[in-house]
Amino acid sequence: MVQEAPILFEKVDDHIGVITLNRPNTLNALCFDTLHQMKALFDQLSTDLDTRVLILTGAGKGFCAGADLKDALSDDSVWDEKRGPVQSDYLMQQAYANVASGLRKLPQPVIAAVNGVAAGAGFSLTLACDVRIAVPTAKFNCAFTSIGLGGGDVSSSYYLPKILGPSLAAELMYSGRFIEAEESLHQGLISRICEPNELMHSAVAMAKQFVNNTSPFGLRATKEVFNLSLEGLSLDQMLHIENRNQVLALQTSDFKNSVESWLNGEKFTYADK
Ligand code: T3D
Repeated sequence: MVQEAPILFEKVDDHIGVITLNRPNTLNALCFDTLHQMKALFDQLSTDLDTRVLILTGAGKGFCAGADLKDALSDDSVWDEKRGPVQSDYLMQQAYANVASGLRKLPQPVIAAVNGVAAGAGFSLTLACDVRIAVPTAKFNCAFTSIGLGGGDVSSSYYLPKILGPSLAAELMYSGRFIEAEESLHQGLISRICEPNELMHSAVAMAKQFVNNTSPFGLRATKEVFNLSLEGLSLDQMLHIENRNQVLALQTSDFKNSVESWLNGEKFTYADK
């Protein structure tokens, strides 16, 4: 039987790429092979200047149910008698961590188009994206808590207090309870709710807005300051980075041409750059 690829990548136009988690029978649960393929794709995308915005979504009815629990205790690619449990589990944790940091460090803004449940590491993946939009039935939880692990995993303890504030983040991490789409919208976890047949259309429309309205350099520079701000740099440090980026942007033809267009009352788009 031909095995389907666990992740798919396609360009929807010259500048927008869609990554699809593709193990729908398990609600796109993550196994070692998926993690490796994701990391390899992120490495490739990190130097792909043509792809300016990415969308991350899931095939079928779920976004991602976190670690593949059916594989977790039997994945031969990780477990090795000689390595022993500590090193084998460390290898697995490192694979999750590499995906979490690889996703965040992508130079492209990433929109999570959350088409269903995002549990455990699946929730973490959405948190590492820049923007989250979701269907009305989407729900998110720290499923690690419910299966005897710590409530922070795959970078969730880094993002949740920053995105939701410490009180709600703590509640979700200690309880493992689901936060549903309506509450997620109210709490700022997601930017909008879209009907299932509108989800990808909305994600692509948002991605096109980024591509059309921001110069290629400006978009990457913005992602850079956004990431550094999440890391909690000081005001002075942020001002230095902003200044550096703007001095570089001021030298680009995109800056000169768009100001000229504005002065002439013309609409300028960066889509054909
Ligand atoms: O290993 C390490 O290094 C640790 C890393 C940990 C990171 C983590 O992510 S830990 C958290 C792991 N995930 C979970 O605990 C979630 C487990 N799944 C669920 O609680 C539920 O499935 C959901 C709430 C996500 C969805 O419920 P529902 O009712 O919509 O769907 P379902 O019927 O439970 O699942 C549909 C199918 O997907 C089903 O398969 P079947 O019976 O149709 O063949 C189910 O077994 C499968 N599935 C769901 N989650 C997983 C899974 N298969 C493997 N792994 C899963 N995590």
